[in-house]
Amino acid sequence: MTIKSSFLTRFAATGAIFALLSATAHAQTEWVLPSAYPQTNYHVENLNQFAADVDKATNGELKITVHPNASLFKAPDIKRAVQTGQAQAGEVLLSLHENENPVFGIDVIPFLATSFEQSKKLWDASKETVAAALDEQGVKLLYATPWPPQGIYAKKEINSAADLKGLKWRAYNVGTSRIAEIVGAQPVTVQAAELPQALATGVVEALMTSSATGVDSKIWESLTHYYDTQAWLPKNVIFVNKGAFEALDPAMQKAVEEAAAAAETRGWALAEEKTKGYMAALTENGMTVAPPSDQLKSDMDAVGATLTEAWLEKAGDDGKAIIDAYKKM
Ligand code: PCA
Repeated sequence: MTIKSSFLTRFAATGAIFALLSATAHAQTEWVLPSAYPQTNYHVENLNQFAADVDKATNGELKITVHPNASLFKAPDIKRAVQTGQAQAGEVLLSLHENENPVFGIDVIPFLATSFEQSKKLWDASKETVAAALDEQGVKLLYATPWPPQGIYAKKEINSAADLKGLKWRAYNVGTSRIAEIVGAQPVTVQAAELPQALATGVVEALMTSSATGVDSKIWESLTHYYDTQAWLPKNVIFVNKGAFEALDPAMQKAVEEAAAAAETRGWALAEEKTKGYMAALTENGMTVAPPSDQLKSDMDAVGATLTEAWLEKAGDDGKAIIDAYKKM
């Protein structure tokens, strides 16, 4: 009798522990979120805040771990990793995937949207189409935030497109590669995480990117001039594998969506506010920062016109409809 009851007690206790363990395992969901940009960059700062907001709103039931600086996946591989569920969520530069769908390149059409305000309008006009295109690929859009306006860096004075001829030109997407071809520079694709090394070893002599990436990569250690052409504001999009999102209970889904909406608002404000400091840092570190000369401006306008025409041809009526809607805003 004694033996039997002690056996039963132990049996019940073990069952209780198992139940408890599986309840805990069930209650906490863990997502990894790879990003290709450095820890100190405001995109990552914003991602960390997003993860903290989700943690709080779900009482720690959904833990998102941000892996910055391409430490988990290289920039061009993040989207596929999320599509295939190797990562539950991720952040990518949308235009890296322009080859999959022209709408992913709408924010890198030169001189279409050149300020934060215009860029936000273009996002409002294109968001639904971008979200639908991502949805078809098995990922759910959470939010998008911009990079500062794109200018030209070099290690000599650049007064016209002809001055870019022959330079080793760093590209980060299809559009920046095309620009190199048009101006007769030598394109080499390098993602942001490898940019400091490419600059230090002389693999890169000129490029177009933002003041933010200039500061992130201490660009003044290799290059001397920055021309503030304000050509376009590319965006990062943050998304989640659809299956991973659908596996959350409705309250958690709502928490993620609300934190994402807050991150989008915060990210746009953060980008604009930080840009002033980034521009100042370039000057403070000894770079010559200037607006483009009239010749460089008109040369870049011509490059922009070529790229715009090519994009419209690829994107067809859907693309034109977005641009028409944007222009009316
Ligand atoms: N920085 C990123 C993308 C655009 C930008 O401003 C980069 O240079 O890779």
